[in-house]
Amino acid sequence: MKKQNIEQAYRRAKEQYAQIGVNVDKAMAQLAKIPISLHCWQGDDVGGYEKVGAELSGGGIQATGNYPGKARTIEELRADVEKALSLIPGRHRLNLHACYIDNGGKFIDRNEMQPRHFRSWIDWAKANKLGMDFNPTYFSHPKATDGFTLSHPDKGIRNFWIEHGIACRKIGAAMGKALGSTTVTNVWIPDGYKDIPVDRTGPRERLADSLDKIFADKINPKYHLDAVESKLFGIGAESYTVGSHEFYMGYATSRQKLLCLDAGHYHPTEMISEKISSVLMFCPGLLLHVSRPVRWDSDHVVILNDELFAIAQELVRSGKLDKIHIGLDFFDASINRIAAWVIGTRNMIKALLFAFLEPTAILKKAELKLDFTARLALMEELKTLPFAAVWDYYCMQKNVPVGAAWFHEVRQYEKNVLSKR
Ligand code: RNT
Ligand code: ZN
Repeated sequence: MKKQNIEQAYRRAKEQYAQIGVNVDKAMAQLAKIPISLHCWQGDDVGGYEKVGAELSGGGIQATGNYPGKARTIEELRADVEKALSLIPGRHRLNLHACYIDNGGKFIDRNEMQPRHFRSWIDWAKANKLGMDFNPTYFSHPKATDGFTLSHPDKGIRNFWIEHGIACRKIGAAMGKALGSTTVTNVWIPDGYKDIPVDRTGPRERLADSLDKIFADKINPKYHLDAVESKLFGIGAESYTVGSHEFYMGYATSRQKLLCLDAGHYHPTEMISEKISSVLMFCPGLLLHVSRPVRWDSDHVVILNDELFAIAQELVRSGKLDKIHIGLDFFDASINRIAAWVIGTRNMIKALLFAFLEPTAILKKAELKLDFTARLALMEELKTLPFAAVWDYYCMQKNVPVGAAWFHEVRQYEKNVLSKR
């Protein structure tokens, strides 16, 4: 697209939005302040680089597909993330899992991981002006094969995983401190039963106790924040999940931790957009794993659908963006993995832009006056305002490809780099 045409369309859009009381430039400035945390695990199908034990996947999460070109090493993964970031407008973050450790070829077990094993990631993030987020890895490990980790009936296994949690908080804090940007470390565990349990309370008591031990040490919230992520079920854990929504909502509220809402972790008609406002009332912060479930927690690439618009609207309308951390969580191995990152992240940003281009105050006023006719009329009109023209202009301003031009670059990269792997 020609620069001139992009600018012309943008000017017309600006005028149209101004007529309904929306300042387009202000919306773009607000948008530029919101980082999205790109999940490293889209690049290699949640494999990681520990080598020993890496072949053990599990925990009810599964990437499907075998598209060629996945990142086989840390260097390849970094190159792929850099490529993706070059096609996404704005400044963002990298969300790393502990199993992406840079152990220099020597196996380091989960409970022995230290900040120094993540030094090269931190240096790389600094060089690329990225913040970082972190996750202990409670799956793909011989001590997770029973399907239980922090709630395991065996004290020895529980302790091993508690040590991993403690180690990961130290690593997260080191990242936050070194990068001068708060790191959120998110705990998700796969624990659950395939079949109907007798005791639903015991595992939850053990989980709460393990988490309390992990979180015992205070860490400066300037550097580091803790989050906990719930789930409904997993493959092999269909009947009971220890860390359910109710469990973690209660835990996060009583311990004042961030709650992580993953879009794929609820019943098929249950939407996280509906939960955001409640979580923000009672938890000190919110972490999102924006994903797209298809019939189950399938982790499809995020598309610009109704729920994504609704999530973005809730975030923006909440007025609490300073307490919100947006991360992505999908892994599709059946398509080009870099395209997956770019599509999902650009969509998240697009949805946020759409939300910023809303005359929220006017809508709220109509609602408070119980004028639901005006509310519906305006909400529907907003859908066909030229938001795409603002998006194109935003991409141009941020020096990334406008429209589908990014795809050409991914194809080139596929030809020159990925196909040679
Ligand atoms: C699993 C959770 C979890 C993982 C990542 C890899 O169902 O969503 O967040 O996807 O930790
Ligand atoms: Zn998740």
